[in-house]
Amino acid sequence: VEASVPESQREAWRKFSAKEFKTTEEFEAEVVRHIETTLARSLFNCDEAAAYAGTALALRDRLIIEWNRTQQQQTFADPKRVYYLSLEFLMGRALDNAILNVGMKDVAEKGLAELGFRMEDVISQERDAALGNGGLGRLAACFLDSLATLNYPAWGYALRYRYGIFRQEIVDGYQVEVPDYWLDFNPWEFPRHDVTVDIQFYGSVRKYRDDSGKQISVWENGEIVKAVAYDAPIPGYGTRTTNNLRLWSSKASHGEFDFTKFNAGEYEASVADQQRAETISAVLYPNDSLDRGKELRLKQQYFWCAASLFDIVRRFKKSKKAWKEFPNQVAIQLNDTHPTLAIPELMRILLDLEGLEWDEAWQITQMTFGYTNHTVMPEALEKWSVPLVQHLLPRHLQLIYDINFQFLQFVERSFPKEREMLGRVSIIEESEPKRVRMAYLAVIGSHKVNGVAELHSDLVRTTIFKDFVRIYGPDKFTNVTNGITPRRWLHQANPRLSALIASKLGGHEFLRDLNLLHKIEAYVDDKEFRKEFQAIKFANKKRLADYTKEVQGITVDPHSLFDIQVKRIHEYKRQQLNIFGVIHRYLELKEMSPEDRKKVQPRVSFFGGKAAPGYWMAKMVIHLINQVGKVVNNDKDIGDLLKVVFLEDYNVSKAEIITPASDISEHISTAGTEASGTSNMKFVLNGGLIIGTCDGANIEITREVGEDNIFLFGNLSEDVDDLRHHHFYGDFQLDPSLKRVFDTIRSGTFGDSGPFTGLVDSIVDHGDYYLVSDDFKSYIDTQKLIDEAYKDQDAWLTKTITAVSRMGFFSSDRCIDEYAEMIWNVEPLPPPKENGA
Ligand code: H53
Repeated sequence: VEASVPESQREAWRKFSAKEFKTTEEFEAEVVRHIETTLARSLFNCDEAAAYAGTALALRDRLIIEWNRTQQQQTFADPKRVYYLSLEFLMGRALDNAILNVGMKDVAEKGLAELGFRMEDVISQERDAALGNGGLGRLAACFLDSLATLNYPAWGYALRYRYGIFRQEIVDGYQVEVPDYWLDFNPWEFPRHDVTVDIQFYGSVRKYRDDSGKQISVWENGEIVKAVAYDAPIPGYGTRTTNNLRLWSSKASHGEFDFTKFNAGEYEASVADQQRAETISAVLYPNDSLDRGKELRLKQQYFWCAASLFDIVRRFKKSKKAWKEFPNQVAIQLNDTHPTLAIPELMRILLDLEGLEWDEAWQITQMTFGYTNHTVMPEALEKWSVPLVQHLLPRHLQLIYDINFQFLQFVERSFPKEREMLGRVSIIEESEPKRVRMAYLAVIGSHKVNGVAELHSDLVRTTIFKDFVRIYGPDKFTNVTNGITPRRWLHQANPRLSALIASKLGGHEFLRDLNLLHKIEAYVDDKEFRKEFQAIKFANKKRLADYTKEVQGITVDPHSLFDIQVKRIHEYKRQQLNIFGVIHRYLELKEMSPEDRKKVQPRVSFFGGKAAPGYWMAKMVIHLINQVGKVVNNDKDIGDLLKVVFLEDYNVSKAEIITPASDISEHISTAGTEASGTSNMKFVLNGGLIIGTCDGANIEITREVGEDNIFLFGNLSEDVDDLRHHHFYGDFQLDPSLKRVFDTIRSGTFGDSGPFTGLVDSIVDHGDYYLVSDDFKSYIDTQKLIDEAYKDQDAWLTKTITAVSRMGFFSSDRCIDEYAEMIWNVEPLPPPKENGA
């Protein structure tokens, strides 16, 4: 490895090399220096925003020192690295996380106080980095935290969207989308104007034979767009390892604008080119678990895959190792099918640019990639139209056909008597137009395929990839149950609970080894412990109540049972089941005598989540929730017995306030539809119980915490097909209580019922695909059980403490170790030393 400074000058270099702050004084000095010099402000005009900026810049300096050391260390050791390709990283805020991970909480809190600021206020100045939609993007963010914490040499690769997920406003009870321009001030990224890659689109393929008679393909005459790297440091918790998240931004290839055009008087055209190029990384597509097939999205995918692979290959080539070593140096994980084009792209590099033969190139490719599937729902599985791929990426389409040809030959040889299988497993769907099945390409081009919870991985093996299990054998398909980082989702979101646990376990080691939590089960009968645990839950509820008052203008009583469902709005997640249940509860309350009402357990139903802008049904669910809230919250008969709150603009930083405040959270997807879910884990870890279906990770949560500590209801996954069939071909009987709910909606109790027609009809007239009616009775019966159980506060507390103590399995550290061992075959690299040696 070449270093650029000659040996004789390195002494001077080392002497002046940046030092990290350690004491409160040093920290304050850095903050003030940045405020005065970097920001050109003074103590006479320093508001909270400036205090945030100064603090962030001080922390950033600290992170970048460790980032440099980590990268240097990795360059010298040249270990096998993991590359996590994800179109989404839902990072949330960075400052709080950075302070905690480098262990500077006390220093920063005290330092800021001495400078006249409250840490909480400073932290809340930061905008979320919201480069993701929901579960898939947040999982990627948790994985980065775990990779760094466990000292794995790992990089994340994504796009630097100028606009993250839209901000949600509620106007007249309807969702309105507002663009999220988050880059005004982003101290966490480092532009690398020297790290660029030229990316080609369109054009044509020329084939010829070289002197030896070998066929050569050249992709030429395309349009070139430049990818520019932006790096964000990812600090591990309690380690000096600081990994890298590299985000690509698109730029016109000829700099600011095209001077030839400019000089020819075509000023506008020259700027238009520039804008067209920049459009590629302009905006995150706001769909979660829904494939929309837009050309620009395919452009994004290729742009990002091609830039990332070029970068990875460039790094590999520095080590001068033989190509066959590539899979021993590089593991690439495909987060869903979004990065599947990386497979034909690596083939193109190996065949067309490096001159390898097909078999060797293919073996390297398969050994390098792993593919994580996150859904079995047909509407979410990506399929790109063949003419579109042909137009945009002509060489890649050829390669996809070649891969398919080889694969189908292999299948034909293995199953000579099952010719009908060929059509089923072909990468190309024979539709009009033909389409590329990206999930099949991902399976064929990877050495391992995993689902994200046990039930989900079973469904992957027995439904969508059934044929592939026969073709490749069962070992290619595996499970890695999702997890969450306890640093953000316990220590950061719920510092008091983290402190209580630490006080019993003799320190915060459990944040690095979450299985240690089991030791707090010994305190389940400890009076003092119980009292503090309960006080913490109440304080967290109070905090959410205050927030609700301040932001939504709704008063709620923190002594009520807090029932929370926050996640993307989707029919399969069944927020409609929840709100219909709320209406049912309201009707029951209205019928009761004042005497009976006194016995009722007061409840607040919180909802939150974004609907994809084009998803009408989801938007009407939001509208119904708001309309019901308007009526119920203002009904004098009801008072505090029932409140309905829609929390606007749910995002990561809001989740940090909401999650610790639940008594019950709802994870009520139709069985077999939610691959895993991850907020279910966060809620239980924070001392809330779950009402849920036997779906996704709920099943494993039940296995861990015990059946007594969770409220399960509803039909099972294995019965779903029969029920759906029966809806269409048998006689569909609407649940009578649900019918009453629908009658109430239709009568105009919640305002004009017109907007809700589609919602009601989807159940009554269109087959109730998500089995809302089938599960309704079991849902409301279970809610009754919850009301009863909650009245016995002592027993409830025992359940919650027990559940928390049994959540160790769901740390994302456990996931990452499983990926590392089963899929990536990578080892941790000891973190760099303080002096960088
Ligand atoms: O991925 C989460 C799962 C969750 C699943 C979600 C997901 C997306 O957010 C987007 C697309 C997709 O195919 C799946 O719905 O169940 O917990 C992380 O695995």
